[in-house]
Amino acid sequence: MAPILADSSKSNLPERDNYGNNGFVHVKNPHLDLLSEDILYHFDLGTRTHNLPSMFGDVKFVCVGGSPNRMRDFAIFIHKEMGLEGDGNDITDICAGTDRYSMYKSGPVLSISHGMGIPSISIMLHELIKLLHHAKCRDVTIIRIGTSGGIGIEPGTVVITDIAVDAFFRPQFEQVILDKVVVRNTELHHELAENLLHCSQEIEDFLTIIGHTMCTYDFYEGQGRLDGALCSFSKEEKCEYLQKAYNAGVRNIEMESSVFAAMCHLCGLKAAVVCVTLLDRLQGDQITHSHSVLAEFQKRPQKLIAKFIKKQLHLDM
Ligand code: R2B
Ligand code: URA
Repeated sequence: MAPILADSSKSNLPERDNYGNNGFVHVKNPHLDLLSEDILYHFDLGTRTHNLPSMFGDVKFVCVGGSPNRMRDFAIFIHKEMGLEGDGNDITDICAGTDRYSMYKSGPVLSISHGMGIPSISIMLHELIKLLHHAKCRDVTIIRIGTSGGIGIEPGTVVITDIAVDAFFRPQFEQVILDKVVVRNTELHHELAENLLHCSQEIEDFLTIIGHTMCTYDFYEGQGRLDGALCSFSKEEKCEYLQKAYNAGVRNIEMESSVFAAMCHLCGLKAAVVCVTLLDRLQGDQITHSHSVLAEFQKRPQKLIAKFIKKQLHLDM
């Protein structure tokens, strides 16, 4: 088996300093300095072709989510919520030159899609973090808004992640690098999570809680579902596993939080994960709510984040 290493890029500086560095986003790659041009291929952006500081230098909040349409909706919603000029409907995709990811900018808020799963969000984050670095952005907060399966909680509940755990309920993300397994910390920013919970208390329409989020490599077998094309376990084994997850503090399951937490932590980005639950996995596997109910559920993390951003910008009267 390949050796398991603690991440050597984890700094010895006190925790705070990972978020310090004058608020700049750090890239931890000495090879980048040797590049005469950095092409952010999956965004169709680059340091020679685009003036990244002028396009993105004022970004303070980055919101990421799986679906391009949802992230466009969020960009329009936050545009209106911040009271920016116009209705926001004419917003254009900054990454229109590629169909890999979509990106929208509403004032200081960048809204980007990341697709489904760890590999997809990881590629996006490498390029996003370099973009924020090249653009000389400071004091950036990044939030993943998404959907998830709940465990033992009412569908529609919003879960703010305190720590992302793997399928063994370990607070870590394993990245295979060359022929080694590097283990990275998946803690999220504690104060930011508390701040978001505090904001949620002003929203009466739905419940928001803090809990562990389990991040898996798959939606079906990887999340203990009995309804995939393949399944090699019994209903009893599934229930026992999900109950064990609940007892370990897991309140929801999704597919990106661990690598998101690990990369943001290493690069000094204040990060949070806020996902609505679409079903209670202790009750079943299929997502049976109507389209309109699910659409309303998916709006919930957006409402919470809009409230938070407005408070941060002193726009919430
Ligand atoms: C939540 O929902 C998606 C799967 O349906 C996945 O991207 C996730 O994390
Ligand atoms: N997304 C997931 O990853 N799992 C669910 O059960 C629902 C949404």
